[in-house]
Amino acid sequence: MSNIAKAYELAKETYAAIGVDTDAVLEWMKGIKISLQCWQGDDVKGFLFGGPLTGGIQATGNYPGAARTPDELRQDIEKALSFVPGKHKVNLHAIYADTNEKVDLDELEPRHFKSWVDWAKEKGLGLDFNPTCFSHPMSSSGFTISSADEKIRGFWIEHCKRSRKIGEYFGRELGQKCVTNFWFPDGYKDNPIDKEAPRIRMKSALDEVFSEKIDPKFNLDAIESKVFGIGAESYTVASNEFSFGYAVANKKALCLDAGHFHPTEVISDKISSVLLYTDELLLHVSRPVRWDSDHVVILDDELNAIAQSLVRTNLIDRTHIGLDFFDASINRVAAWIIGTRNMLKALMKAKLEPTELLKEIELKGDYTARLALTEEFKSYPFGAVWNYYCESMGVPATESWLCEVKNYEKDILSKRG
Ligand code: RNT
Ligand code: ZN
Repeated sequence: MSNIAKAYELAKETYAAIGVDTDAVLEWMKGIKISLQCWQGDDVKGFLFGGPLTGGIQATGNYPGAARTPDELRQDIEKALSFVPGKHKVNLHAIYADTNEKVDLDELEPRHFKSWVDWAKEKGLGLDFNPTCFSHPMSSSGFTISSADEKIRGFWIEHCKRSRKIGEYFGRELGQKCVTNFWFPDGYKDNPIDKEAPRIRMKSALDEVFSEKIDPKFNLDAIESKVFGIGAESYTVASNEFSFGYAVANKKALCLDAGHFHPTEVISDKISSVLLYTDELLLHVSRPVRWDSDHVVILDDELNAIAQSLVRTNLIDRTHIGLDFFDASINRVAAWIIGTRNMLKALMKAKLEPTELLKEIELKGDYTARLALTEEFKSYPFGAVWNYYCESMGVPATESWLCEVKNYEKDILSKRG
């Protein structure tokens, strides 16, 4: 028996003593899907246009080895996924179309993503999608589908309509629902006079985007809210209230991005409220450091709290978990591995809790026991269960993956110009 298996057997007994069945937790973990953001691989550049990243988001750093082509990006994602236990999804943006044609965003069709679908089929992955409403000449005014200019608005409405068709194609081809997420950077740098008109325009533009019925088996639409962006500090059209309101009124999913709220405001506490009013929820799990900086997700208190909110009352069944970070200052493949493993670890930790027991204690009003037990459970042997899960799923249990990623950097990434 390996040391990892031995440690697991001991941990299993420890957890059994508090009524937690670790074997069942391992089975449950196998069903969890995390959506890996493709844009961590190339600092949100994409393959359609060579322009800078705009829309109030920024990738900082110039670590060598960013993917330059769809094949390189797929190779990097495969590498990352080989160190992540389970079967997952890949989240694409429209600018990641794989085509030799000169095609603009309002001309994109499912066929421009065929290579992604073929690859996903081969690897047993799901795909999610996003229209790219930034980094484009038509978004240079700071406004897209809420623009007062009819031509600009029309361009983005068309792009968004086409994006849903691409999502539907992904869902149909892969036999698992694609989540198509709509995020718009629209906003003003300085205090606007009329805060209402852009919101009225965005609302009716969205109505037009969603006018076509698409089978919910294949595509789920989500709207992402935001508090501010760089260069749009004073006003964001798709604020939390706008996006939540739109999602509730139109039976869409809301997307909560961990970096899109005020610095001490957390999404972990929003999940159970939002899901009272929407059927489904999308998360962009990210790590804001002082602002919406999109740092790599670490196993911190908020990540654990997000996982607990999802697991303790089973809201995970109606939640799609996507990652949204893009750090260009470290090895990008490692960034994916660190963030994705952490998301999975947090979910496993949450699932290793004797939740029913704690709920009973809470209902009895024994808050002393609630605090004492949750604190003691923090030092239960979670790591032994995680290591065993990795080993049984054929991926490295500990940091041994780092050495392989360093080799990949030496052999492949460092040779990219
Ligand atoms: C931006 C949003 C959005 C993007 C991606 C690239 O603040 O979080 O989700 O990060 O679409
Ligand atoms: Zn996001």
